[in-house]
Amino acid sequence: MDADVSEVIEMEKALSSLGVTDDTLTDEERTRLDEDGYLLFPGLIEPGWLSALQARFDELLAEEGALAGTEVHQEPGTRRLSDLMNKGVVFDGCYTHPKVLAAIHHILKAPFKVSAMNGREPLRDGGFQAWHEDWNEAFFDSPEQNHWDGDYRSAQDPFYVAISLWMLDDFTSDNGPTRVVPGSHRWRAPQFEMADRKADHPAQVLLTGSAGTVAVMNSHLWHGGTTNQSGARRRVLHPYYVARQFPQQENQRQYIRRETYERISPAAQFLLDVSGAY
Ligand SMILES: O=C(O)CCC(=O)C(=O)O
Repeated sequence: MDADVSEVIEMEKALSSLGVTDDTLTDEERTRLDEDGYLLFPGLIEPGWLSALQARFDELLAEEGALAGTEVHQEPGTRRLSDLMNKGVVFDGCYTHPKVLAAIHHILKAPFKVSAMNGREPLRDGGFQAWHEDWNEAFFDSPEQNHWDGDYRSAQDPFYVAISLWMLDDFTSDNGPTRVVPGSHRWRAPQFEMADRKADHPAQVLLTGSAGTVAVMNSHLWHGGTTNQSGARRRVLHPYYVARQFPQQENQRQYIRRETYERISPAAQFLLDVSGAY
């Protein structure tokens, strides 16, 4: 479905007002996104902000307890958080970061919006996920949350979903880093290609990096969490985006709080798809 012209113009205006320019990404960065389907930005989160994000993450886990993550999804063996755009000014700069937005726009090449902003922390011996993309199969608890049931993307279709992973702790080989298969965003989804989606893939790569690194990933890339064997903390934030014509993972219009709406810019309101909510 082609985006209508006014939406393309609104998107360009929002990106520009959030600081995205033609030079935000280098040619090499664009090539990596096209060929590998992901890209790492080491040190994108400066140390003071990183500490504030870590502190808020832990504060929310403590405050929300057993309810943490329930707005979107809970996952055994992990701690999850959801609705982070409404849970602290410290998160405002995550889903609106110009580097991330430029990379997401490069992947999707069409107007998009924030789908959700979740947090995830695999616990010792937990966190393992089968190979998946974030489109043809949903890891949701109920069919109602699986917006895309039966809507299978074919290899010729545009890309519809992209995500950023904000590493709040070092991602090491043994604390449950995300695994990916470079280039697999152009393949059919793993359930059509692999008999055992839990198995290793010969071309798999572990996304490791120091705390403060941000990865941007085409969400059609085959990926999944691995087991946290060491038990060292591995907190991540997932600002996650979807082409504008599709539903969000978390309906922002339903959840947006007045204080969030009034604090953020019109461009951020557009990104969340909540313009005019109050
Ligand atoms: O946090 C990660 O390592 C990836 C999580 C993921 O792919 C998911 O929850 O669908």
